[in-house]
Amino acid sequence: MDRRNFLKKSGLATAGLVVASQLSPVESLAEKIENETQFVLPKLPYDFKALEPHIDALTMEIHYTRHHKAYVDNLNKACADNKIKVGSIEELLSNISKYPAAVRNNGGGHYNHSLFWKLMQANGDGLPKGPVFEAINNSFGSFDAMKLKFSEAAKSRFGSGWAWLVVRDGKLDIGSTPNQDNPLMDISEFKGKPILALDVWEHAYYLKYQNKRVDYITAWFNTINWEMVNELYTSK
Ligand code: MN3
Repeated sequence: MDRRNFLKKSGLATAGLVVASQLSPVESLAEKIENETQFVLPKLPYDFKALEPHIDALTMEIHYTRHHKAYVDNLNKACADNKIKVGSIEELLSNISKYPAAVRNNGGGHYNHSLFWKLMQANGDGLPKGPVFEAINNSFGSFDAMKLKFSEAAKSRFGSGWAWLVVRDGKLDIGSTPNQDNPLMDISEFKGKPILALDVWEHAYYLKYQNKRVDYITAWFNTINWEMVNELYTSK
C-alpha cells in the first residue's frame, strides 16, 4: 500500500493532514505519521469569483490565501512550539482548554474556515434539502423563521465571531461564538455539532459591504450549499 492509500485508509487524509517527507517502505509508518504531520490549507472547492455577486472575488482571495493560510501556519507553529502532537482537529478543539491561546485562536480559525468554504457554492438555489429541511421546520417552525433566527445571531454577535446552526442531542439550535471559538470547543458556552457556519468578522465582508453586515448576511444565504448541510446533518 503506498503512503497516500495508507493515509486514506487510516482516515488521516480526511482530517486535513499531510505527511511532510518521504518514508522508506520499511520504516515504522505509524510513528512517522504521528511525528511528521502538519495541518494543511484545504483546497478551495471553487474559484475566487464563484460566489459573486454575493461574495466578491477579492474578498475570497484575501480571506483564503492570507487569513486562512495564516491560521494554518500559526497553528502548526503553535503545535510545534508547545510539542502538541498533530492529529484530528476536532479532537484538539474538544480539549482546547488544555492549550495556550495561540492553539485556540488558530485551531478554531483553521476548522471554522475549512467548514465555511465547504458550505458555500456557486449558483445555490437558496433552499434547504432532504432531512435537514424537515428538521429545520420541526425545530424553528419554518425555513423563514430559521433564517430570521440565524440572521439575528449573526447580526448581534458584537465584534468578531461566527454564527452557527448545530445539532445537539438530536435537535437543531442556532447561536454564535466570539473570535475563532466554535461549538466543538470545551470552553464554548454554545455547543453542538456544526452543520452551518457564517463568518461575521469584518474581513469576510468589509470590501464589498463595509459596515453593512446585515446586507452581507442576506446575500450569503444565496451561497449556501444545502446538500452539504444535509450531508453533515445526516452523517453520524
Ligand atoms: Mn474569516
